Amino acid sequence: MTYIDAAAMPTRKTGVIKIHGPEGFAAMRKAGKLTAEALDVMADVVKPGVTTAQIDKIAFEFAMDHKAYPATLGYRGFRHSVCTSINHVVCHGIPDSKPLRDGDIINLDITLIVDGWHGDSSRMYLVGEVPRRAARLVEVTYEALMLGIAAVKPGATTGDIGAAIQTFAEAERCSVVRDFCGHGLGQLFHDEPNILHYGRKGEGVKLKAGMIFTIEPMINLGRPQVKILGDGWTAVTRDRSLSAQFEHSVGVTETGVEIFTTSPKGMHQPPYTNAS
Ligand code: EYF
Ligand code: CO
Ligand code: CO
Repeated sequence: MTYIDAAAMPTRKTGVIKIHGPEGFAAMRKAGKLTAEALDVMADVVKPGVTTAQIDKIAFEFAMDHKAYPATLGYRGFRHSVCTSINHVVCHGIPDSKPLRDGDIINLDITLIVDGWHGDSSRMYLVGEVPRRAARLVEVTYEALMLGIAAVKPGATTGDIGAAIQTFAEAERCSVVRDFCGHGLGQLFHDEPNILHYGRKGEGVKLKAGMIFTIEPMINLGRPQVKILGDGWTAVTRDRSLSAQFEHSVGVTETGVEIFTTSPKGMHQPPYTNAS
């Protein structure tokens, strides 16, 4: 896809939740795999001294080398190929020239458009040796995402996903950010349904085979409240507590769920040891 094709893609939500067929699922498999590969590459890049601007450049070049386009680049004025959210930054961190420091935790969130379809995924990375409480938050957040995904099947509801995430995170003495949610995706970056990461079982939208959406919980060590910095993008915890996030793009199947953004190298959560 060229820049011009990407710019011509539909950008408006339609008000209905799309039910995708086998072609859509095949296209999402391809987009999701490439996005996961981009995140795999980042495991070797993230280290003390590297700047998030360098990470952004590598993400852009990866997309270009694979005939993909980074969906965030130019999206609603965002000018980068990856969101880089460090420590108390909850999401939408902007790449800049500041080097990563030993002990940081960082979320890299990449969405690649492949043949017009969006693969959206994010993972946490540990920079050098991180404090035990930070590593624990990252583990809790990964587990919360996977419990949310495990709740996905036809007949379940979006509230079942949120309840699974919230129940676990709060039992671990963490909090769930309310201000951002997962979203439908496919040929659009953001579509219906919204996927809240908190809620009650049985509430919300009933899931049907063919629905495609992200689950992307943001979990804080402290309180759930966030604020947006003066740049208009960066969301941070109000109490400056650490925040973590993982994201997968998933589809509802006849029997359960398919994850499109699984790491081909098994690099699901840190520490990332490249098995291949
Ligand atoms: C205050 C944007 C950010 N929106 C969503 C635009 O789905 C995403 N990640 O999984 C996602 C990523 C980005 C994004 C990057 C930029 N935006 C719009 C409005 C407010 C805002 O942050
Ligand atoms: Co994302
Ligand atoms: Co997303």
